[in-house]
Amino acid sequence: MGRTGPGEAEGGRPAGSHAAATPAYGMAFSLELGTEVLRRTPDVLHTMLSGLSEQWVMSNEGTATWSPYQVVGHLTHVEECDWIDRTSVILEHGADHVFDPVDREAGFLRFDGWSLDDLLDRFASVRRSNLSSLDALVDDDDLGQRGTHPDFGEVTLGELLATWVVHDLNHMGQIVKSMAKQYSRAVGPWRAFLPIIDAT
Ligand code: NI
Repeated sequence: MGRTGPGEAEGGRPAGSHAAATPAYGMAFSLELGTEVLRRTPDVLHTMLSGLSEQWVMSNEGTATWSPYQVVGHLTHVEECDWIDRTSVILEHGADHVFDPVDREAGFLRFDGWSLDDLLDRFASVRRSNLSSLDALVDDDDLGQRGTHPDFGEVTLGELLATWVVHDLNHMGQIVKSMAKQYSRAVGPWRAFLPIIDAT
């Protein structure tokens, strides 16, 4: 805080004349840069959540939203059944074989009763094993290979793997957002400068 001026949201786009400048983002997927993020997600989650009180870990953002604990359950379930499974389908069958659909909430049942630390450990160990499978199965030359998604139709392996990375980032953002919202009222008038609190 501190340098935020009128018309600017902290962490948001400045409202001044530079807002329309050419965006300095957007890159093609590569195994090297993508796996940099995939490798560290388990440690980030562990540092962010392990040992926190239940008020942080088990609270959600309101009706039909997930707590950080539920997000970790979802990430772990998807880690077990999605990314490497679909990678193998693309490499073995190409676009002829439609991916199995993924049940986004199946992790809640699968991990019912698990402690958060057990979930974090399980996520870390499946991620490690998936990254060694990825290393063994895929080269950058394979990224253009095609598969068939049940809803989107034809997709590339590169798109699937980029989605794996952004799925991590998306759910880490969701965890941060649900934690921030626990202090929606506690921050008082500063809420106006904290767009995460009112983000959907
Ligand atoms: Ni997800």
